[in-house]
Amino acid sequence: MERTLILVKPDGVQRGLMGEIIGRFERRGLKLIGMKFLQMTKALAEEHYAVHKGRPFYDALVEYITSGPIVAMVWEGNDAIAAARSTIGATKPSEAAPGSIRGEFGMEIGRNLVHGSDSPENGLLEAAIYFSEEELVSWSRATDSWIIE
Ligand code: DAT
Ligand code: MG
Repeated sequence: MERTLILVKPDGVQRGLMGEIIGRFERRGLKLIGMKFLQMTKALAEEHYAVHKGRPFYDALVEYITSGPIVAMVWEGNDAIAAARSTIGATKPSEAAPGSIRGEFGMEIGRNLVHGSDSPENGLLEAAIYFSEEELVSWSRATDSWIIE
C-alpha cells in the first residue's frame, strides 16, 4: 500500500472547492487515513518545499502556500501516488488534462489548487511532516472488496 500526502492549497479553500477536491479522491477509491485543516506556517512551508529552495519561484511559492488555511490529508491505496497525481493533473493547469482537478479548476502554475506526493518515499516523508503515526487511522472500508481485487 502506498501513501500520498495531499494538500488542498489556499486557493482551493478560498474558492470553496474543498469538498469538490476531496470528493475526487474519495470517489476514485483512495482511502482517507488522516485529515487536518490548518494554517500553514512559514517553517512548515519551508520543510515541505525544501527541494525547491533556491529556485526562482520559491519565495512566491512559500508566500502562496502560507497565504491562508489548507487541508492536509493522507490517502492510501495500491498505486496511490500515480492515481492521485493523475486525478490532480499536470503542474501547469493550462496543460492539465481535462477532467483532472487542475484541468478543470485552474489557470496558472502559481494557483494550482492541490499538492500530491511524487513518489512512495516522498509520500511517507511528507505525511510525517503533518501527521504523527498515531494520528493516522487504520480502518476497513465496507466497499474495499469492490475497489480492490
Ligand atoms: P507538483 O506540484 O505538480 O508536484 P513540483 O513539485 O514540480 O510540481 O513543484 C511544486 C510547486 O512549485 C508547483 O505545484 C508549483 C510550483 N512550481 C513548480 N515549478 C514552477 C515554475 N517553473 N514556475 C512557478 N512555479 C512553479
Ligand atoms: Mg511535487
